[in-house]
Amino acid sequence: MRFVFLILSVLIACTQLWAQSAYTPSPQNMESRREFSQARFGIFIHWGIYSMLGDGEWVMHNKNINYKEYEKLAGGFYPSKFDAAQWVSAIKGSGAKYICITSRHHDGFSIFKTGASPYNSVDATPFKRDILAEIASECHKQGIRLHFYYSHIDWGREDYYPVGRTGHGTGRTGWFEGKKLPQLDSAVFQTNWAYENYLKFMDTQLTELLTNYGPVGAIWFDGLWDRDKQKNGLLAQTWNLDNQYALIHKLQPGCLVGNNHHMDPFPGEDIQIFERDIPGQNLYGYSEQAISTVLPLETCQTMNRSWGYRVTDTTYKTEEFLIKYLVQTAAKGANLLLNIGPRPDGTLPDESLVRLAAIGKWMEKYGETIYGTSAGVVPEQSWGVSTRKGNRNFLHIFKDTSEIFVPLQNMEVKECKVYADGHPLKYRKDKNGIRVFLSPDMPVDGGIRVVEITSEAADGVAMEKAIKAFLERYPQATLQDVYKNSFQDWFGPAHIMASREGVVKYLASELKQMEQEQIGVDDAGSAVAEGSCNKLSGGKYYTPCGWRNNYYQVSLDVVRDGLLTVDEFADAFICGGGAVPEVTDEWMQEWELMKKIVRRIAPEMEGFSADADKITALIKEGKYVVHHSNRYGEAYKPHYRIIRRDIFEACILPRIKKYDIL
Ligand code: FHN
Repeated sequence: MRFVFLILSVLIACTQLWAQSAYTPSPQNMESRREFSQARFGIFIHWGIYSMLGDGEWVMHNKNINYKEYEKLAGGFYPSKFDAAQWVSAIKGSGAKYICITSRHHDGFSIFKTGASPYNSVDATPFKRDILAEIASECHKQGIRLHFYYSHIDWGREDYYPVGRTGHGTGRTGWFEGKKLPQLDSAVFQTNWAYENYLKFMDTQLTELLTNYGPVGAIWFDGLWDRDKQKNGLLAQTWNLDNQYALIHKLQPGCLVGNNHHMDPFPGEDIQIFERDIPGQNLYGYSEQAISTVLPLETCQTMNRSWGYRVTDTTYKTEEFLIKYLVQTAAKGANLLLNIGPRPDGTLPDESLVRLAAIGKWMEKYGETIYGTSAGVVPEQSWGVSTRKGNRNFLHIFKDTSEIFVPLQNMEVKECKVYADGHPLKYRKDKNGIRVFLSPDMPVDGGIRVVEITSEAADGVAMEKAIKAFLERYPQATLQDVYKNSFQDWFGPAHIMASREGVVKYLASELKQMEQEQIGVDDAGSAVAEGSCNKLSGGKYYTPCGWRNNYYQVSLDVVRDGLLTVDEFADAFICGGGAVPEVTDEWMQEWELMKKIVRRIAPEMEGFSADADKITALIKEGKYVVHHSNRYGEAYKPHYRIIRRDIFEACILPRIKKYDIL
């Protein structure tokens, strides 16, 4: 038994490692991730022939409708009022930046022309129109991104067999092409010739979706949980995820892959999805997964209680609730994907249109406090939530109160004002933060009052502390040391680390520690510069080539696997950590801030300005690359690294490629 378990664990590990090593997000993909994060708001559409029954998209399963009978609905599907231009402009009017529409839901009906099955809106309905083509062309025309939802489940195909947890009453027989298929009777899913056929069917459809509709922003998978008898690696194999993801990235490298499997992201996924929960919540038991610190996040939510059109569901959330929900989601650094279930006649429900317009009106005025923002530095308070953009903090106040306390410790406040009209607000500073006095005539929109506080960039506080502590510990440190300490992943003082001997010694002790699975920084002797990065981050090991959450094994593996020799590793180490060539505005702001802090707290550092400006020039010239990377817990995020471009390309890029650690 133990042996079987061991084999299973090794298989799982291998699958994961293989998948990780095989996937390196392309530059286009990284750019799509960035755009996606900036968007913050999208509209979800669940539409199919189920809308005719007015009982939600699960009606086939819920009412145990035999697929042969269900299919006949298609013969009556004629959404005479469908007008893609109207849909897209109403959605655009809400301020949403992308649309995610169901191309095929669990019932198996495709609302696009597919050669993989006649069961689609062109070949099986009197409507005879490719709905996705019309939506795609409008999206491209009106300049809004398009994402496709794609169901892994199919309740109407005999080759979706063995059946999973759902759709047992939809009439699938277990017979395919004249042969009886095996049942799912073991813990490890066995594929069969029929299921292989189903996998091919999905590949054909995905190829069509990524070939016939122009640029696709994302493929949004759903339904993996139907067969969740196996976990992680084996589950990925069962669903052929590695190949599916690779196919998508091959056809459109910029297309993001998301999967609503309610688990930690699998290798090859580009966004993390939460269903009906803002990251951090778990109201329905769907969100036990850890929140990714690497991937962009998205929460999907319904406007009433249904995804697909349900004629009796009038339990619409109020406009105010939805606006606040969008703000709360942004305050957690996530996008909101808000759902609409169109009617069978092709119109969007009036209740949805009213809500789209209300959100749009609010976004017109306050969009700047949502689009392109990051999670607030101030965590959720009894008065509301906050978002931030550089050194601008946007406080969204939900509570009816005359003053609020904002725990922005040691922050140098430059300005505190009403966001809408710039009217200055009084505030008082104390040691734990700032007390802001709200004026009674402040505008209230969507039940929210918005205050803007411009402060010295939030990370400045942590940075200042770090620089001070570093200088206390290493009074002889040079500017380069400070610079590296702040921006180069805490590699330690250059005056120790720049010597090859020091690095090799350090590296040896690191490897020893890793093998012993201990941190024990003292072990590393005089070469150990700074051990706090791991303690702060809660990470387990140092990774001398740059660490990041969940990838701490990389630095050990990189030598173990012979990807870099100890010597090459030492070279890379002397020169800096892993990096991705991207000098962001945010990084530039932080760099300017660091220079300012050093000038203030260590004016004795001679030649600082000259050096700092030289480094800036080299970065601008592209001789160095900078990467916005790790987060130091809540206190210090984001974090940046810098490295010479030639060294990055020679030493680090192969590692990134191998380990998928962008
Ligand atoms: O079963 C689906 C459901 O119909 C709907 O599509 C939602 C959207 O997140 N996802 C599944 C449930 O997890």
